[in-house]
Amino acid sequence: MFDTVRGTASDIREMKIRGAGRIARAGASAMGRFAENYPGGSLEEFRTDLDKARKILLESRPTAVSLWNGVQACIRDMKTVGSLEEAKALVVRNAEAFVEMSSNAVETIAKIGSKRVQEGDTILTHCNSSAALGIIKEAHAQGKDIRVYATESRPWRQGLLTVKELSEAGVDVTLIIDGAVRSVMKKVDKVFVGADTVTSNGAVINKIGTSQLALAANERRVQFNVCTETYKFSPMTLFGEMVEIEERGCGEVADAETLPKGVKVYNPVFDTTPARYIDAIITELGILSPGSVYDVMVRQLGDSIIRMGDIQ
Ligand code: RUB
Repeated sequence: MFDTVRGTASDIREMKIRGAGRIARAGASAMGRFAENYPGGSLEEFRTDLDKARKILLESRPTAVSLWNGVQACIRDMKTVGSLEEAKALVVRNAEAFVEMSSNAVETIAKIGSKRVQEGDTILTHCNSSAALGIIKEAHAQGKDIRVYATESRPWRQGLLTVKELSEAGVDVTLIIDGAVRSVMKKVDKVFVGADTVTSNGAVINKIGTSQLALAANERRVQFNVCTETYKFSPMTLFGEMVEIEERGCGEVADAETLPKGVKVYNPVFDTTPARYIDAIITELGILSPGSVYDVMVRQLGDSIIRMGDIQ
């Protein structure tokens, strides 16, 4: 019964599905499929099993709140249903609605954010963010003459995905190693990065190294833009929760057998960029300042925060 959900969770854990938006859509779709194929039984049993499916998915990766919001969106209004069939149909509908909303949001961000790109701009991006790349590709499609530097993003080297995607779209793109960021910044007009989670005080959690880009941009007065759907805003942070930064195995960084005896490896996957280094947060609702995240969070998510906690 839980095979598909476990399969999706393991693909997310092993980074076969990666990126905050994609893992959210994959999580929601897995919940939808679970409900659709649920074999039968009582409404109570379905609720219990759905909760188990939800937990399996949420355990896959801890940092991106998008996954949590995507999975939780699927169980919205579960209290209102009176039968198993109604409950299954509701979860399927919720999952489809989340996936559609999420894909539309990325497209809207591309349109809004592309207005921030000007003719002749040199852009720096980090890792592989659909939201950030959507903006760059849209600006290029509008005929703007732009150049992009893309960081390698060790240890997974998602930068290779970025340069492939951008070059296939016809964008002039140059791959750099992560250590070249500060040196390259003197040639850069704007930075566009994605987000895994945005906290209520406007800080952004994204791929490790993002905060280094922000510091280097700040030093040279280069505009630092974060491109993110608002379902990456973390309602938990309103209530004081800290964002857990995922740590992955040492094997991703170095082959343990080649290291001198006793050497340890520390491999945090994400880091936090404080609000003061961020010029704009480009969302499907428009361009926000980090200071306005709290208001948007309360206004847009306020009602669902209460319902999201309401699983049964
Ligand atoms: C990916 C990463 C991306 C964000 C945003 O990390 O940090 O910048 O997830 O991506 P990982 P998107 O490869 O470890 O998942 O804009 O596509 O949601």
